[in-house]
Amino acid sequence: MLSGTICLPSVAPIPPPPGIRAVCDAFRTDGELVEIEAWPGGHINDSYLLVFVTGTGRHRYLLQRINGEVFPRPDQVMENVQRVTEHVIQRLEEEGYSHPEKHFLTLTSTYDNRAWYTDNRRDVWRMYPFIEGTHAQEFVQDAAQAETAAQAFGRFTRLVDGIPGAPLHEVLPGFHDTPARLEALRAAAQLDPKQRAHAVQDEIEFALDHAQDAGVFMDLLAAGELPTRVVHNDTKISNVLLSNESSAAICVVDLDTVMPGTALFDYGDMVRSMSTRAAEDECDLSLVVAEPELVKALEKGYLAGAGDALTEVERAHMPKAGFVLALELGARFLTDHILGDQYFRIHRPQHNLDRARAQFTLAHNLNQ
Ligand code: GN1
Ligand code: MG
Repeated sequence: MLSGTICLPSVAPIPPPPGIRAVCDAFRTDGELVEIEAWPGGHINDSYLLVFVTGTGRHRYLLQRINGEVFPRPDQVMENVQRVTEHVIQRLEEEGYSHPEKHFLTLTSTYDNRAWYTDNRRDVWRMYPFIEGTHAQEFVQDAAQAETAAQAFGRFTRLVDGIPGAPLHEVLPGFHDTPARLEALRAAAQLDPKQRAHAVQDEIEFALDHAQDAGVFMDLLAAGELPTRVVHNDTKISNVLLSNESSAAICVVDLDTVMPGTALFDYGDMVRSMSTRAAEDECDLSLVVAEPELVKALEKGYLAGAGDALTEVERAHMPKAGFVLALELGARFLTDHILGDQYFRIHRPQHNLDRARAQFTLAHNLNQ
């Protein structure tokens, strides 16, 4: 199989940009802004933790700038986010939650009553009150945590099932079109603008050798055998807020890629992210092992959370999903490495290559 390398050292996070105070001032918050801190995590958008002080205490918010290079229509991203957050909060209210905003994201509106703010550079910003008493993790600790996280994503599948109105915007068309992702890898390797392809031939071969298995979900969707539903599309462990007290999953976050798709994208991305205790960018590949106990916990949690929202065909294809999504993400990281790290933010040289190797190791493991 693939061999890893020694991790190269990381670089510091980017500090808040000048002008960020004006952005903060556009949103309807209470109190005086006393702290702005770059918030780590996420490979695409920029996030900042803000602290406001009032007579009653400190209030924290998360401010995020949507990456307009990755999301060509940030306004459509925000329309999706607004619809989904409002719908889920309403469903939670109907289910009897007295404080649904402690269990799901709510958007802070601007002073001109918009759900997002566009600055003079046409950058789109949004703000969420921070859900206190929670934290996120880069890798899963144990089966109980995998189960509760999967259950939270399953609950999300159920809560957005039947959301009224037109389909959500497809903000990134073909986002989980695995065969198209493999084609993009082939094209990148041919173009090879940074002369990096020759050093990663084994990795390229690994991905392309599995091309015939990669199209299963796209084929079933096209044939109408898998239902198209609202899916999260980025169900990694770091997108679940866990309770600081009990380690139970409280809330799923990062709704940028909420779009029409199949539940198997969500389940598969969960398996690729939570079937191992290794971090997504682990360099010691001997640690990147898919544990059957974690996979079992994910299946149990997802089925419990989604309830009867899933069809027989969806359930039947769950065992293959982790492999497909790990292969796909590995191909995306490797493509970006070959093209010169244009898409995923890196924190050290060869970071995307390290990430790709870890995903391919996991895909190999899951393809039993
Ligand atoms: C990106 O930005 P972030 O970390 O939420 C990516 C996902 C990947 C994930 C891997 C829009 O998500 O598809 O699975 O990295 N998001 C986009 O960590 O490409
Ligand atoms: Mg994301």
